[in-house]
Amino acid sequence: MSIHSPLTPSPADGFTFGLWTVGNRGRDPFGDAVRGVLSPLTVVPELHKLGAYGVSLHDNDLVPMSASLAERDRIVREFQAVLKDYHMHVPMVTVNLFYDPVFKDGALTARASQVRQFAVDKAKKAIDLGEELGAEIFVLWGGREGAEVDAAKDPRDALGWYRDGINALVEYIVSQGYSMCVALEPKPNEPRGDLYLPTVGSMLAFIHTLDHPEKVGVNPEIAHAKMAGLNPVHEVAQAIDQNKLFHIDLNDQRIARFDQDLRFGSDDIKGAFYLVKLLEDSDYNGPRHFDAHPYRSEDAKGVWDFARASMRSYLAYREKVQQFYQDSEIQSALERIRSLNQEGPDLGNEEGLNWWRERGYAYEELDQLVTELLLGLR
Ligand code: GLT
Ligand code: MN
Ligand code: MN
Repeated sequence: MSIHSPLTPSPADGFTFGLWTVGNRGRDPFGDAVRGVLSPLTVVPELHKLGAYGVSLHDNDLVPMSASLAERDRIVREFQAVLKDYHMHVPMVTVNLFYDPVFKDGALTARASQVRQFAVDKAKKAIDLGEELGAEIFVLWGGREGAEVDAAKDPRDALGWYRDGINALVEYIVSQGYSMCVALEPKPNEPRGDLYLPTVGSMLAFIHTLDHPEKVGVNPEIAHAKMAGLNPVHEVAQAIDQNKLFHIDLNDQRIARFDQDLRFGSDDIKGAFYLVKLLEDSDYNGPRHFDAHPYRSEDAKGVWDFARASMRSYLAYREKVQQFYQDSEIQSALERIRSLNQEGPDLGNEEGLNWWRERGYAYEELDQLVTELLLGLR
């Protein structure tokens, strides 16, 4: 891989990784950690070396929940120094409202108002941290905002509490004079049996019921859409259509499986191609953010193979998008499809109806051309 290769990432490509992604220790419900703790102070230089633009983080990926104020300030100062040394950015910060047992019945939707208040206060501190690090986006993933026993919590109450919590956070952002926006990340299930607001569509509808809808958008994740059996490209397109694509989590997932967080573009090659095409064709200019995990089979070296490959894959798909536009056969197939859709009689009488009933659209040909492009046959 030469430095001039179009597959070599550079900060201008805007690639970011959650500290929790390369830092994932391979723990799963059936097995313990297989890798050691990776300090944020190591992650920043390593990702810089590979060509990333920056990192994102949960409050507790950087500052342990138990840290004193003085410890917190020291940790943040050290982190800021390393970011500066390596010209790395933190465009997005989020809050961990799912790991601590206190959130076992939800955070913003906990039945206990004391827990809800604690969650709001914790999120406000994470917002302050984001502001200190220059983040423009604050992501909220409601990992524990859900239920197994609907008899115990009326979902209408839960949605109301969810709304109150987000309103309080946006109000805080505005009152502090921060320019940060909030991006809500939907997921259908895991770790709860059912999560509230499971899809981009449900998030979008919910956003319009908030006090400051203009400050809130979505952070779709490919894997989460697939877990819901949906087409992630269509989910992201809907967010773009509503000017609500504030951030994105790139990864991969096989449908009908547990939450896999696979490396971007490693499983569904066609899906990844159409997603990159959508992003590159749109005016989304936010981070290309990876939210995936190295396989549990990997050691410390495998973690960086994972990071390198995530960015290289995105660039490879981007190359394919360019080839798609430069390929004369593909372009004439598209031209043919355009004219097959334009020329023809109107449908006001039986003759016109029959004409259109018999019309073929030649999508088979185009689809095979795209398949062969992706297989490297063109
Ligand atoms: C967690 C989850 C992700 C979210 C992160 C942000 S944390 O790993 O699986 O989808 O984006 O809270
Ligand atoms: Mn995610
Ligand atoms: Mn996920």
